[in-house]
Amino acid sequence: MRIGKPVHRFASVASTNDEAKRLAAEGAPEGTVVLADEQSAGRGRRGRVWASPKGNLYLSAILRPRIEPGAAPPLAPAMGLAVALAVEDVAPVTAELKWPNDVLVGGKKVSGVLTESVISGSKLAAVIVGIGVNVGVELPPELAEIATTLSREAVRNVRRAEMEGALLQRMTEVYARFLEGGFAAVHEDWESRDALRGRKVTIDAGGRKIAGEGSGIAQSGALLVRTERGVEEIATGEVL
Ligand code: BT5
Repeated sequence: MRIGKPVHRFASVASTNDEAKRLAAEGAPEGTVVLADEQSAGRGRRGRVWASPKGNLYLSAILRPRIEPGAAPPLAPAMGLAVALAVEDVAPVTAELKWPNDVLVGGKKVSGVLTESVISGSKLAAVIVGIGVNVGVELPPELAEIATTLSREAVRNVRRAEMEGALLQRMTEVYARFLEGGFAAVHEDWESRDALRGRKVTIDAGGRKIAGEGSGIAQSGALLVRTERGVEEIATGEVL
């Protein structure tokens, strides 16, 4: 199976994740990818906005893993690893991963992953993996403190087509490993890029606040946080 077969390209869409969902509902095969030059309503998680100026990379892939709906969440950090590997393929930089879904270069965000499950009855019909990468087009000034672009960090012009090719290849490879062995199969590569290890963190885990120190990531893909009570395992949540 290859992610990127077929590819649907658009000049402008509201959100590539919505286009991919529409295609998935029409029965599009696993591996189908939607790409757009810009998004008018690019989304992050929990209704947040993804700044999507024309010229950066906006990609959504349709996956149809034969797994339980409850086993889908670790696909997000796994795909984050695929982005980090692709970034390092095309630019002379080190990419770090901030659980669950951010890819950082030089401490700033170059990419985010938004996975959305499509459930039919009690079955997982598809997982839409949406990825935005700031290749080279500058972002709104209000993001300057927290976000960066690949071209800026690499101090050279990184071409979008290059990043696209590397990303589809790495996604295909990481997805195959995930299907074989779950998150555990990519755990070591992920952990070696963990941006939160040894850092003070506060996590919002469904309304429960947990403060401590980043202590790696579990074989399941959950975040490990060392607190006064010992190491807590956080399956889903937000780093505050
Ligand atoms: C994410 O959300 O990081 C997931 C972003 C996924 C975007 C892709 S683009 C293709 C596909 N189609 C979509 O509609 N979405 C996906 P989250 O962790 O919630 O982070 C959002 C936060 O990141 C915002 O609140 C800003 O603080 C920051 N942000 C917004 N735009 C950014 C950008 N272009 N680069 C870096 N940070 C950004």
